[in-house]
Amino acid sequence: MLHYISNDLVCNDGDVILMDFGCEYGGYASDLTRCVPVNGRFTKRQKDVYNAVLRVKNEATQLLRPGTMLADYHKEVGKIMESELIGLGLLDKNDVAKQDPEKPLYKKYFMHGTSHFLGLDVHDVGLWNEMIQPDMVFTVEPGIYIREEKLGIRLENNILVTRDAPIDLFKDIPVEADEIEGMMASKGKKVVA
Ligand SMILES: [Mn+2]
Repeated sequence: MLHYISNDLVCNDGDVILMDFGCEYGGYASDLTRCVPVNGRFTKRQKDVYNAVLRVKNEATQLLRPGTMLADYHKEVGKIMESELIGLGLLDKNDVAKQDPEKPLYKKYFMHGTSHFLGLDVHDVGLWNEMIQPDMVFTVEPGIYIREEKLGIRLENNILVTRDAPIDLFKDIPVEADEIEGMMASKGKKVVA
């Protein structure tokens, strides 16, 4: 599910729950997504998909640099996602090589944008046809949604663009699969290494 409004289904053993939430502070919005396994442990397949999304998120974050056009950024992230989907066996390399560039095959599993502006509103206004500039804040939220496996993973952090490396405003919030499992094993208490 991209966004699930009714929130009335039972959480079953073996499911993964996707939570997309945030808070407002000083009039500014935030937007965070995490996925947790209902029974506390990801299956091998769930973890493989999770880690693929995490790699795309981390690589996409590094692409948010001043001077880049958002359209080019999204195209670049699409290529990273493409190779992860091939790695997961969801896309075939030869099919990708022959695909219509206007309708890339990865969109079957990743059908939304990677980033949006963030500010006074969660989906804030911004100029999509101008270059990325320092002090802009974006979400980075790739996802892989596999209908036939009843699995959807999205991970979302908020990123501040600077003249140098982008700053992950959520760098202290656990996101590694092992951290999530560790927190669930300790009944939600943050595990101090
Ligand atoms: Mn978002």
